[in-house]
Amino acid sequence: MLPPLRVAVTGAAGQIGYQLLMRLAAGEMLGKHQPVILHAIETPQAIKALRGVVMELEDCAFPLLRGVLATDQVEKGFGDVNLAVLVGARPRGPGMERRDLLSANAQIFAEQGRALNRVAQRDVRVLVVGNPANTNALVAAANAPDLWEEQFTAMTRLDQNRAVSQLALKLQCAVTDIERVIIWGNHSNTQYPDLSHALVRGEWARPRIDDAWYRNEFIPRVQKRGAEVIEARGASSAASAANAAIDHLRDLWLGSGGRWQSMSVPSDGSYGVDAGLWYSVPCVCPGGHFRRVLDLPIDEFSASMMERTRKELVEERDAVRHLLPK
Ligand code: NAX
Repeated sequence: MLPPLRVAVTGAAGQIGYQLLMRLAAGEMLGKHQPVILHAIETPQAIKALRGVVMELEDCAFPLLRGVLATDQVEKGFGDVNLAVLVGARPRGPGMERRDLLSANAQIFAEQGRALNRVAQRDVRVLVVGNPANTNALVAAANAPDLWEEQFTAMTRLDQNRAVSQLALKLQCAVTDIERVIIWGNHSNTQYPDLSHALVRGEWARPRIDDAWYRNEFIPRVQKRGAEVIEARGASSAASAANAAIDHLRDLWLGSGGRWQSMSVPSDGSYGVDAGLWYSVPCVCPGGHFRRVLDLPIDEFSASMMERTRKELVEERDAVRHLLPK
C-alpha cells in the first residue's frame, strides 16, 4: 500500500465540500490504491455542521480513509498537505457589488496563499473552485512566493463537462466519443466554449453542427448553465461541481492519458493573454503537472471571444491589485 496523501478541502461543510470529501475518501480522485488523510477546513460558524460531515465519513468506513482533521485554523488545516482544494468562499450578499465580492474573496485567498506558503508540502498542488475562481487563484499564488505559480490551477472542468454533454446530446453520441472541447478564459459567463478543434470519434465535429446552433444555443447555454441550474434547483451546482474537481485533480495527478483538458493556469503569454492571468486553456497532463496545448490556429470569431474573456480577467485583476504583493 502507498503512504497516505494529505488532502485539504476548504468549505468542507458546504454543498460542494460535502460531496467532494465523500468521493475523495472513496478513492475516486487519487485512485483505489491511494490512502488519504483529509484535512477539512471551515469557518468557526460552520464547525458544528463539519462535525456532522466527519461523523458521516466515519460511518462510511472507507477502506482508504486513514484520518480526518477538522479545523477552522488555516495553518493547521494546510499543514503538510500534498493537495488542497479551495472551495470555501464568500457568497454574494444582498446589495453587494461584484467589486465588493472580488475584494472580500481576494482577502480569504490571500490569507490561504500565505498559509500554504508557510506550511504545505513544497510540491503541493492547489485547485481553486471558489468564485471568482481564476482571480482567487491569482491572489493565492501571488501570496505564496516560495511556491511555483504552476502549482495553482483554477477550475473550468465543470464548464468543459457541460459543453461535452451538450454536444453529445446534439449529435446523439456518447460523451466518450468526444475529445478536444476547449473552455477558454474565465469561469464566468464570458468564457468561450470552443468546438473549432473538437473531434467526434476522431473526426471534426464542426462540419456536423450548424452555425446558428453553435453560436445562438450551444455557447450561451454553456456560459449560463450555472444560472439555469440555480433557477431549476433553487441552489447552485454542487454534485457536478464536486465531480469536476475530482476529474480535474485526477487528471492532473495521475495523467490525462493524452486527452486535452481545460484548466485555468497562469498564462505564459501564449494566445495573446497577459502573463500572470489565470486563463483557461487546453492542457495535457503527463501525471503530476500540466502542459499547455500551444500553437492552435485561432479564427476571427474565436479571437474575439477569447479577447472578451481576457478583458474581464484583466478587470478582475485590477480590482484586487491592492492584495497582490509588489
Ligand atoms: P456553500 O455556501 O454551500 O459552501 C461554502 C462553504 O465555504 C460554507 O460552508 C462556508 O462556511 C465555507 N467558507 C466560507 N469562507 C470560508 C473560509 N474562509 N475558509 C473555509 N471555509 C469557508 O457553497 P458551495 O455551493 O459549496 O460553493 C462553493 C464555491 O464554489 C462558491 O464560491 C461557488 O461560487 C463556487 N463554484 C465554483 C464552480 C466552478 O466551476 N469553479 C462551480 C460551482 C460553484 O458555483
